[in-house]
Amino acid sequence: MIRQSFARLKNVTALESGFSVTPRPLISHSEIGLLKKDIPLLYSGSFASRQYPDEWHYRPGFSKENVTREVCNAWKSSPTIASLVLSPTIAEYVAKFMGWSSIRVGQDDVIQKPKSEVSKVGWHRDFSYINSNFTGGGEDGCTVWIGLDGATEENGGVKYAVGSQNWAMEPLRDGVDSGFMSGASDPLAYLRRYTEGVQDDIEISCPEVAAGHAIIHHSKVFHGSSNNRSDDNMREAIVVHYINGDCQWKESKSSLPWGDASYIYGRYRRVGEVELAEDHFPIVWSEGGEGDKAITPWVKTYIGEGMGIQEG
Ligand SMILES: O=C(O)CCC(=O)C(=O)O
Repeated sequence: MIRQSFARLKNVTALESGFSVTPRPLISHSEIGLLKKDIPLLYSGSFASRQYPDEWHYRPGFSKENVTREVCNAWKSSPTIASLVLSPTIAEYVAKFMGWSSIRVGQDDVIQKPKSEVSKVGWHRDFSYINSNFTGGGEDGCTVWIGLDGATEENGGVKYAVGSQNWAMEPLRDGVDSGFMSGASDPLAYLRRYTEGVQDDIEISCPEVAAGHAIIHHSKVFHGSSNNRSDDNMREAIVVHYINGDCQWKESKSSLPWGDASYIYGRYRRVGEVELAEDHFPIVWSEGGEGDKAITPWVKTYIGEGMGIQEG
């Protein structure tokens, strides 16, 4: 795998590969234990905050057992998961890496990947369903994929098309190219649509990640994951898609109430407004300088200090 010094680089945009594994854990073993205990409650529909998450793919006894499971914006439903996703400690670490003076949560995903022949996640760019909606620095987003188990090729760790954040954005079919659940991850033919006539080889890398560590990747890098072939674990991860605190909805040319915002994101846009609602996109850390966005006040009431190992 490509070696790059995480600390020396200022921003995920500067990474040649489009991703980097954090050199230190972001959360402790006891925090991992709390999160792992909470995930089955979440999937079973026991929502401690009494709020449904925004997406809920997998219900025990109802859904297929062998596909990858995903809940989105679980922070709304579980204060335990919120204490990771909205954590100011982790947000500060990421904001400083990105060079942002304030940072918002764009979306979370809670992932369970069972051992199975059909648990792969299709190649996709987070940009096509998240960051393409925003302007003001929001288009240059980053995703933080936090492993609750060690992740390897064998148990379906995330794999990347190295450098693909620099590939053309076309052909882009929004909502199809973000085919998270499509499982179409292995045919490189899918990726070749982007590299034809530009480069011959596509390098795929699956970085190993120890439990509690994270991968930070650029919103435009293609990624997906293979089947979990491991006998001994249900591979779990919590993913936080962060955006710059300053980002706004793109000005709209559309007369639709949700403007040009698409797919799931259209539901969060208020008619005629370009400001992002903090109810859905809370500001989780800010330098607090003049002109910087302030941290969303209810975050602390909801999660207290939050999880996360302090740097240093
Ligand atoms: O955990 C995985 O297998 C894939 C996660 C992912 O692609 C994402 O959250 O964008």
